[in-house]
Amino acid sequence: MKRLATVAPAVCVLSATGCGGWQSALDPQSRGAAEIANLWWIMFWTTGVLATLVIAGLLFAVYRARRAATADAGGTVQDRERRFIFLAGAAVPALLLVSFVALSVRTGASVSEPPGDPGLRVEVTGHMFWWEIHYPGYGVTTANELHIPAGIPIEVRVTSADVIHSFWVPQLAPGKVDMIPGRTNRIWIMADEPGRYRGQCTEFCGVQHALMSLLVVASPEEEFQAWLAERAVPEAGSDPLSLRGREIFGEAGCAACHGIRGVTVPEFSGSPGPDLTHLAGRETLGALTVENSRENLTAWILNPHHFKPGVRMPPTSLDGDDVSALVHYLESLR
Ligand code: HEC
Ligand SMILES: [Cu+2]
Repeated sequence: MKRLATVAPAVCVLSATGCGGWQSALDPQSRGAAEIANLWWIMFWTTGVLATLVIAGLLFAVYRARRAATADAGGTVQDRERRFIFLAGAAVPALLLVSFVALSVRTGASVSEPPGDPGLRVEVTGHMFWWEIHYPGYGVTTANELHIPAGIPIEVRVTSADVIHSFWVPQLAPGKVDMIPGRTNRIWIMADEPGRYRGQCTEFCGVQHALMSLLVVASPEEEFQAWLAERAVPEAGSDPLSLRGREIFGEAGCAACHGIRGVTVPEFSGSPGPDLTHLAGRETLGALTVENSRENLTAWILNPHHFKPGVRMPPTSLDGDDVSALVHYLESLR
């Protein structure tokens, strides 16, 4: 009992953390996500009240049975009680479940289409364990950071390069959508206000499924357009150290998996690794695993498994000078 008294509040506090934050479906930031959250609250309160009534009824029954036992009155089930058992045990739950199904279907239909014409289409491809992001018509490819204009619906077309993943940005999207190899699924997302939101792969896809996160940055339209225009033009350092780094990038085999626009296209089809054209402009490495700093970038190149065990990038055995040159070059990719 004492243990319960300490554990119960801890569990409550932990559960309550799910009600807020930048990856909470209960803190929706768009109409679609809000409808999903509403449905959840309706189910939560209805079933919550019902569960409380059932437990109260159970306690009452135990209490009455005990009294009856001590009074030695014996118990026969009355007709009235039979009717109650039928109503409360079968009719009410059946009615409730049917209502829930109807509500779910209605919400599903209502959020399946965006509230207006999508202002932009992006393509997101799931990889073990990162997101490839492509803006068709703009020639922009990036990874793990989805930039969108705020206030307009965005159509997201998803597919996968390897196994099944699932695209979910709880605050912005009306639910999740599976990313299936060889198939293109659609979902729309929208951010009512500029801000930063977090997405997460929600279909177990391998050892680092948990570290497959997505940053969504919603900015005012002009800011977004400026970002897009900037990303359309690759930029790289041209000092001797950068040029040396660029050579090492080829020699060390990085180019087999990573594309850098204007420099290399990945040798293997399906781009096994994230596009690095604008690596320096990204906030994190490894799909939100670590901050994109010089220290982390160096450590990542030497052994990415230190941060993300089982990641699909091999460690390298470059010497110190070569790694510095490589890092210097990668840091110039804006
Ligand atoms: C066999 C394919 C492969 C090779 C070779 C490879 N990488 Fe990677 N790399 C990956 C994959 C896959 C990821 C994504 C890891 C993840 O986040 O799950 C990655 C991630 C990265 C990232 C982080 C990118 C980001 O935005 O998160 C950097 C930087 C990077 N690699 C640099 C290099 C360099 C430099 C080399 C050469 C020394 C190299 N890689 C060799 C497959 C490869
Ligand atoms: Cu995944």
